[in-house]
Amino acid sequence: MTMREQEVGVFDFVLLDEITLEKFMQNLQKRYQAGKIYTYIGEVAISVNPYRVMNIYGNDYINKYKNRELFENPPHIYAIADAAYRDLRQQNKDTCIVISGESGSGKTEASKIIMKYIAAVTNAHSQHDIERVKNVLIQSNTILETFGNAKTNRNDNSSRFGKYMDIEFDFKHEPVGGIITNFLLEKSRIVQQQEGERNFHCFYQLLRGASDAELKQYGLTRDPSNYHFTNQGSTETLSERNDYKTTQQAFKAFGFSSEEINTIWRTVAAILQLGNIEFGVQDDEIVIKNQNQLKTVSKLLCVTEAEASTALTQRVIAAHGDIMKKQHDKSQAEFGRDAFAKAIYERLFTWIVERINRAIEVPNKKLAKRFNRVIGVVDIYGFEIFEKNSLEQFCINYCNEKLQQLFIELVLKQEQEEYQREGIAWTNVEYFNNQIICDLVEAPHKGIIAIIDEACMTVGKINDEMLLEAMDKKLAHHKHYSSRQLKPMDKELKHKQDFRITHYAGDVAYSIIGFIEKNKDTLYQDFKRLLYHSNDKIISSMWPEGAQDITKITKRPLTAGTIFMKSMSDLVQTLLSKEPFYIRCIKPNDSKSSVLFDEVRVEHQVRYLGLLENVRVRRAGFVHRQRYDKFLLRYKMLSQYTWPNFKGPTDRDGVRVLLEEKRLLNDCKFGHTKIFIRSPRTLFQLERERNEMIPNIIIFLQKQVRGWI
Ligand code: AD9
Ligand code: MG
Repeated sequence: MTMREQEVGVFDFVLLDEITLEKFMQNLQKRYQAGKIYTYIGEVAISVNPYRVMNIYGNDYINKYKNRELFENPPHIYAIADAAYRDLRQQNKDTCIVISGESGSGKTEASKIIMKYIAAVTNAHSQHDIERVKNVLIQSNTILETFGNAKTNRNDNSSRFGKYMDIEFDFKHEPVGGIITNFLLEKSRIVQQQEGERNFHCFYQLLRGASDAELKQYGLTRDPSNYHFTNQGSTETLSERNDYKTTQQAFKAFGFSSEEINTIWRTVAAILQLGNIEFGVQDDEIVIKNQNQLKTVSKLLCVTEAEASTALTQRVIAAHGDIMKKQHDKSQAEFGRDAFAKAIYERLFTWIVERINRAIEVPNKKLAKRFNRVIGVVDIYGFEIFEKNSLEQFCINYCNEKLQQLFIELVLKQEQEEYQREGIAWTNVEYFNNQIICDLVEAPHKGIIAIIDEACMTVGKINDEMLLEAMDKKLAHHKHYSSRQLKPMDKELKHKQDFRITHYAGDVAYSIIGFIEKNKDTLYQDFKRLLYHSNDKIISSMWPEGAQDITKITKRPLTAGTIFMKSMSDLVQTLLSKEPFYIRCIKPNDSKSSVLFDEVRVEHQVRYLGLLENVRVRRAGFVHRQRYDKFLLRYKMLSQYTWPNFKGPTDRDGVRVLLEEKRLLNDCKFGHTKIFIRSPRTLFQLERERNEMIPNIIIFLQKQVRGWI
């Protein structure tokens, strides 16, 4: 049986007899129901989240895909990982694998599968160093997920940060190191969680997984409902007990010292304890109501109680060289406490990422640079819509727009360039270009981020409603923007503070409330000084600017929106410099079911991901193309003129002779370096005949080995 006969439906959407949404959906559904979760569009892999453990990632599969061309085996994420690694080796190119799809569609799992594959196929000689690098690359996921993932209403293990990882290879193409770049952690989750959602996993791991003695040391009790930061949404148990152990093992695998591990968990405990600090007012003075709580927090952060108390209740202001103290009112104190908790966590997370990077960096950077190549893997937070969407969702969804834009640009550009390069005529395919939505967000002066920044820079009181008015004024005519003010009858905009962006993946109503503050991301200097003076050296090292003289701080920090926009632009530049491979993930249903194929939900994703357009572009003439040498190698047994070796001048001539003999010339076009095949039937015929020939070839080879011929 040939590979394709074992397949259900078509393994590549370009082989559909008709490119319609209906046919596309039928094929996707049929394959999903038969457990075939991967299907290609050319070199792009479409993956449908199976929501169950699949027996398709073991060593048998790794061996099957190792060093094979895409079409030689059924579609698999391993084939894409192998293609990226092969390009790196054979063409000496940096490559990257971009994984996209909405929240819960399987991106993070896909990124782990890719890393597992790369770790498995590299290093035949099991050198100690390389083995170490591979282990830590994989273990890094455990730590990052503990601190960067959380249960949301869309995904129990949702990434709340964006991740780009370079896996670095030496001149022998063995992995020698890596570097992780993280993007905007959703730190607002520290102080507030929506109904049904949880804080980052680490809090529950500590509470439910640590020993009694450890908890006692941190002054904690087991129950998350005792802590303000873990009792607002869901207190559901996932698999914390085991996960805590796994996280500890991962720390050890990385060589984190016991001092470092202790600081990490102590800081996590401090944040939980900080969340329970309450303020009151006594004789017009702000006071901390629960002094015991303050004592615990101070102890955990290794600062004095007096200093902590001052930082939480007042701030020092420098004006014209003078230094003044100003008492907080209650809401300022609460705001300060929450900002402090968020900042501690954000710094801890960044510190952990840096610490991981230190463990996986190439030992001798200078030397390695001369030869090294990288495979970049992008795993970001997926497009998401919640009951209430704020600046965090705005950034996450914008990030998804950027990756979609990259996909559009590159997939079309690549195809176009390939046809041009090979001297083949090209027909344009219509598609929706989301550049207009990217512009809406990022354009200088008139984009949403610029308008928010302007409001944040304005001296005097500008509130969120005034910001919305400014946006309405500037964006009233934008096709992808509207607001309650502009469309009073719009039922989806429930509140007068809502505005809507028509994203490539759907409409999202954002509430403007909190945008200014989140964008400013104010943290009183007092907290920075407090922790810089912590007796815990690691904590102190996370707050270097606490050393600054207060009268000399003049620079306004960049806003959260601008920092994010810049990091997105850097990411896009990085990806543009590499040969891209794509995995596009689809979520089959919203109930995490392993059997339900929700047609409406899937169709929506197929549409917005532009998958049909992708097929059309890919098909705009030719379903298959291959370099002449490779083509000949695969099919030369089909013609007496090319078997066992073609004696003519070029591989191109060999391919011509072969196709002529098979009467397939009419269906093919000859590019400069590649043969282009128009219809799937031609490819099938070649494959079928090849399969029929294989037994004869084996006999031929056996005879040859025995010297009979
Ligand atoms: V988010 O944007 O970070 O919220 P992801 O990353 O796209 O999202 P994730 O990879 O976390 O989704 O997948 C969600 C869940 O689907 C996982 O926790 C698994 O339970 C399940 N999943 C996803 N892919 C696979 C797979 N290949 N095999 C088995 C899978 N289960
Ligand atoms: Mg994820």
